[in-house]
Amino acid sequence: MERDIKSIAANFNLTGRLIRSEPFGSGHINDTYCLTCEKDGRQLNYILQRINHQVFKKPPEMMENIRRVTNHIRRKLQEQQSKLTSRQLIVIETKDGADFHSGDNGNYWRVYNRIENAVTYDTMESPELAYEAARMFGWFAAMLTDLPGPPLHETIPDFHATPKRFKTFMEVLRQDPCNRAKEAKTEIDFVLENAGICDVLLNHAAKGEIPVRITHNDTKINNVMLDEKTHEGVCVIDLDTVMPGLSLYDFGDMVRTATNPAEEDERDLSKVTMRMPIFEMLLKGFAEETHSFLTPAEKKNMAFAGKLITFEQMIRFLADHLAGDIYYKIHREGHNLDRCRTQMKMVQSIISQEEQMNALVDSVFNKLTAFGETSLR
Ligand code: ADP
Ligand code: GN1
Ligand code: MG
Repeated sequence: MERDIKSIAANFNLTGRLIRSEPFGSGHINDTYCLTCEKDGRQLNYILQRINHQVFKKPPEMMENIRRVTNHIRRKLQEQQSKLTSRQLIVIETKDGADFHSGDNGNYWRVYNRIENAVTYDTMESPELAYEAARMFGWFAAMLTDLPGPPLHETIPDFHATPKRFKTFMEVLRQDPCNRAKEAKTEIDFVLENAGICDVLLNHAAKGEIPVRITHNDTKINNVMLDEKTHEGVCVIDLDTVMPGLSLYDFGDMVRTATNPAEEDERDLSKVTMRMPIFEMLLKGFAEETHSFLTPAEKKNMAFAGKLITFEQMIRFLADHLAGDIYYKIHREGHNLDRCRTQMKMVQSIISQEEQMNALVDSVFNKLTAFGETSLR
């Protein structure tokens, strides 16, 4: 066991004696470890994370958000006597009763209970899993519609402000600090040609047609846990970006990550495509939980949101490649460019199927509202 991890873990109120720690998960941002403790012959697992404070500049505010959100959800589930109550994230306190430990070289650490007998998927293997994952993210949004108190902190300002992402990209492109623009000409041209879509959702928001809600903002499909046996939704994780946002960002990121059968960094682009049966089930799962409060403009832009968020992600990966890989963890040379290329292929695939996607959206919402259906599975 890394000595560091052992001494960091010692600051938290863990049950039992720490016997093991290992790196865990495949996130791009935080450093995640699984801790195993032993007490009276029984083993208990925790998730220890070093918060990436280059990305999240104010970890105490972020932890305050997470504490409020997890407490609220747990309280509601308890009231409903839901079997999910015991399978939600709990922020494990430090021995001083704090939400996080800070100290060594300006790092911030936190611990959660590990959600057991549940799995995350980096790619969605079936429409049924996609339905359940999207239903869970919709459920999460619905649970937070009545969060009391002041607005949550913005943990990353302008996180999904696509026009600002575009501006940042243009600035990096102008500077081209690593002289990499020449190898990404096709991708750069694609971004420039499609830049017109960047402000569509924010224009609707400015007109009051799309409200600001509490949203997750990182609904990548591996941020939801499903039961390993029944495949039922269990828990939404990675709550670092839960803050005010647009519901469509959440649906859009599910389309981006779940409808693509290939990995986000797949090099064989022939494998990358927007799968309509997965889109249909994502839509049904999310709509079932949210249709009662979504506005007409939100409903109308579900397919568009998939295109926009994928395009935004393409811009983010490309900007990071040009900047010299300073934001996302990379594991090989050109990793962010590979990621950017899959996103571009996904945008193209969405564009070529957008009409059918929109037709599906209409028919799903019509069924839910006109005939009062509750389950579309
Ligand atoms: P990142 O921001 O780096 O993506 P996450 O919080 O999503 O970090 O954690 C990375 C991965 O670790 C997740 O995709 C999931 O597989 C696993 N994980 C995180 N928290 C838990 C938890 N409480 N229980 C079980 N697995 C978890
Ligand atoms: C990051 O933390 P993770 O790996 O779930 C990123 C998302 C991107 C995603 C791309 C805080 O998500 O916004 O969509 O990578 N999170 C942050 O894979 O920037
Ligand atoms: Mg994650």
